[in-house]
Formats: sequence, structure tokens, C-alpha cells
Amino acid sequence: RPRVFSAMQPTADSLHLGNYLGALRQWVALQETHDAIYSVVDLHALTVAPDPQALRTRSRVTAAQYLAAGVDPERSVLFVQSHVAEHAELAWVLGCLTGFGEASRMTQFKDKSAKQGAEGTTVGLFTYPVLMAADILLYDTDVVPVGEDQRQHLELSRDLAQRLNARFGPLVTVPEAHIVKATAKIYDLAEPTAKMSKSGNPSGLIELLDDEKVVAKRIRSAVTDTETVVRFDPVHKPGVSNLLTIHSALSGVPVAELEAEFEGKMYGHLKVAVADVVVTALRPLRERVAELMADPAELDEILADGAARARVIARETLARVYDAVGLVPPA
Ligand code: AQP
Repeated sequence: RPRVFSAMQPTADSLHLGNYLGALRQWVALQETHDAIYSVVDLHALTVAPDPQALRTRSRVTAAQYLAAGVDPERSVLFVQSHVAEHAELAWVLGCLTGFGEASRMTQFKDKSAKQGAEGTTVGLFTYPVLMAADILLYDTDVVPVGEDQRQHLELSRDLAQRLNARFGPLVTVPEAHIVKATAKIYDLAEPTAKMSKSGNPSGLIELLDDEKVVAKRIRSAVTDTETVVRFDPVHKPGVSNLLTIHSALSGVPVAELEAEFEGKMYGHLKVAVADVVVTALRPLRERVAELMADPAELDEILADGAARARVIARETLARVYDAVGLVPPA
């Protein structure tokens, strides 16, 4: 079976609807057809200087959300990145193959460094896409399900795989991005031209673990436009289109049918329906997360087992790469 790998950063108390629709839902579906490996990338989270205790909690709660969404630890490998030291080791080798100018072109670095300011802009933030390439290449990944915002980083991973193979012989699989167009970019409810983001404006965010009343209120307050027509038109009607995307993705009702259903109705009706669909979809997920977090020992066991399975593959790839680039094998 082809291999799928993907990951998220534990940088918030909850994942958001963009993470879920853009990526996590695809992870669950791909388990059926692929050999799946999913990670909580805590080393990446260090780039935003998190509080240590918060980071530990967020790593566990992120893993719990994967499980609650349907990642099955029997079929898939689920682990925390820092438990497999080979990620950082391969990142060093790949960093030595990455041009400074090439890394400087990453738009997410430009955006995040502008937000974090000169003091908060670390070398770690700059080399983040190289560590991401290591995450992916370590497992000879065929497919990486991500949202649109990760497309450029995925391209860098592909370039690095090709470079490694061209310079040192066939060594690693060149990965492909798997981006589901309809939900590749879920927008901020309060600012519907910006992507919904963990670090974004709270009023525009739907967190998977939010209180139902908060979720409903944020949807009711979503920014729309001055027309009164429910029509899917992302350029002219980004707010309404985002609400239609969210409804359709969770209810399974095609957008065209929703347009017909809400014809002649006020935006308020659409918002009530979207809130209902979202709250209903997230309820079982939230309940399962609460159960999992109530017994962290079970969760830690799943993660330990996942790390052991990931390590076997990672070790083999790293040894192959170390050997090919000319590092002396330990006696
Ligand atoms: N708004 C979104 N719509 C669709 N997909 C999205 N993803 C993120 N936002 C949206 C996808 O979710 C995964 C999370 O990867 P990450 O943890 O590395 O975070 P990120 O891409 O930097 O985005 P976040 O979660 O919103 O965090 P910040 O605050 O850092 O911007 C990826 O597959 C991503 O594409």
C-alpha cells in the first residue's frame, strides 16, 4: 500500500475547523487505502516559544483530537515527533542541501516573522520547512494530505527529495501533496479573506473543543456582505461562500442544493443552519477527547507504541542517508 504521512503542530488548546476539514478528515479517510503515519510535531511548536507546561498538555490534546476524529491506532502509526530523534537528525542533513535564498522565499516564514517581530524570529522558524521535509522523507511518504497553506512547503520537500536522490543515488520517495480543493482553505469567520488560523483572531475561529454556545455565537456573528442573496461566489461573497463550504463539507449536501434551499431567505437562516450542522458534527468529537484526556495513561501508551513503530522505519532511512552522504558508520 502507498504510504501517507501528515502532522500538525500542538500550538493551541484546540485544533480548528480548518485543520479538521483541510487535513484531519482526509487523514481518517486515507487510512482505508494507505499505510498511514500521523504525528504531533512538537519540535515545530518550539518555533513559537510556548510555555513548557502548555506545550506538554497541547501535545496530548492534539493526539486526542486525532483519535477522536477517527485516526485508528491499530491501523495507523500515531506518535509525537520528539520521541523519534531521527527527525532532527535528518533535518540537519537536509538543511545542508537547502539554499539560504530558497528557504528565504517561503511565504509562511515571511508572514510569521512579520507577525513575531525581529526578536521572535528565530533560526528555528526559518528552518521549519526543512524539519517538515525531514518528517515526510523519513517515512518514504507517497502522499501528504494538507491544506492549501502548506503547498509551498510540500514543494520544498519534493525538491529536497529530488536533490538528495540526484546527488547521492536513489534514497527517498518523492512525496505528492494531497489537497482536497473544496476544503483546502477554510476562512476566518470575522475576516473571510484570511485563512482560519490557530494564531488568528479568536472571533473568526471555530475550535473543535469550543463550548457549543461559543461556536454558535461565532457563526451567528460571521461577517457576510450587504447583499441578501445566498450564492457561492468566493471572490465577491467570501463570507457567505465560506459558510456554504463549511455546511456542505459537514452535512454532505452539495453547495448547489444549499443555494436552492436558502433562496429568498435571510443570511440569518443560513447561519442558524450552519451553527446547527457544526455543533452536531463536533459534539461526539469533543466528548471523545474528554474521555481520552481523563485517562492520559492510555493515550501515552498509544503514543509510545506509535513512536516504537515509527522509529523502526526512521532509523532505517536515516542510516541509508548517513551512509550515502559519507558519514562514518559507528563500529
Ligand atoms: N484554514 C485552513 N483551511 C484548511 N486547512 C488548514 N490547515 C490549517 N489551516 C487551515 C491545515 O491544517 C494542518 C495544520 O498544520 P499546522 O499545525 O502545521 O498549522 P498551520 O498550517 O500553520 O495552520 P494553523 O493550524 O492555522 O496554525 P497557524 O496559527 O500557525 O497558522 C495543515 O495541513 C494545514 O494545511
